[in-house]
Amino acid sequence: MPETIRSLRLGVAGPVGTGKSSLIATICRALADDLRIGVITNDIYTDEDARFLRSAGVLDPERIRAVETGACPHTAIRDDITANLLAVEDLERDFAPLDLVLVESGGDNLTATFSPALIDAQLFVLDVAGGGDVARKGGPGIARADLLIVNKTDLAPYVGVDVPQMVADAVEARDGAPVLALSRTDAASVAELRTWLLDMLAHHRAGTHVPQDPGPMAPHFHADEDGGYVHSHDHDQDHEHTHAGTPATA
Ligand SMILES: Nc1nc2c(ncn2[C@@H]2O[C@H](COP(=O)(O)OP(=O)(O)O)[C@@H](O)[C@H]2O)c(=O)[nH]1
Ligand SMILES: [Mg+2]
Repeated sequence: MPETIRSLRLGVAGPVGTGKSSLIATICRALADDLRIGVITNDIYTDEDARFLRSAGVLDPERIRAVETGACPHTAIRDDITANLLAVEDLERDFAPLDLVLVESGGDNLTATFSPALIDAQLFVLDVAGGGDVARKGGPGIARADLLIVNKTDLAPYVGVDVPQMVADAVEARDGAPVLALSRTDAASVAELRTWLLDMLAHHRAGTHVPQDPGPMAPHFHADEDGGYVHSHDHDQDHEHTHAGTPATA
């Protein structure tokens, strides 16, 4: 790899508990022999995910670093990416050359996506245990992430989810963009993930992959002691960021 080409920075987003940290461990296991990998985790108040990944023994523990966001997790991957960008660049410099840097978002809801200024491509992770209808509900990550993962397919029989139907709904919500049904216990699905990642890396190196912005999250309400406020991220076009005071009943 020419040293002038920096690592592929890959974001992993999706709701809490859908299996983002486990997915990163799976990716490290599947590609550790082929690629030089680093990991940045985002937690709100802890470095729990980084500690989980270090203890999984899939990567040199020093190559796994935590960013403690201290605020809503989507802010740190989308609005003010400074802490994450510095963490990624430090890791790339300390372990140069890296091929792949995985950035795990702090688990949020269905609406959080990464800024293309921070990452080159992003995965959005859903799981069957969240319900078969989640894929139909859409949102920027589901609709426009580079790859949508329907995770934990091994649990489908226990939660009464029809995986092919959930995948078909997701493909429809994504206008045909790729969807992968995955379980860490299903080697064939892990092999498909590996192929997708190597393909994305090849496009990145060839300069044929253009990072896409899945789009801002919808305005939403944050409750707090003072009654809360509406948080709008729809400022990509108009450069305004509203934190307008709104009654708690709004
Ligand atoms: N059955 C099953 N459980 C999984 C799979 N992947 C992750 N999990 C479990 O799902 C839970 C949440 O996983 P985690 O990676 O911490 O989710 P995160 O909050 O999105 O990072 C943990 O108990 C994992 O062991 C999978 O493929 N199959
Ligand atoms: Mg996690």
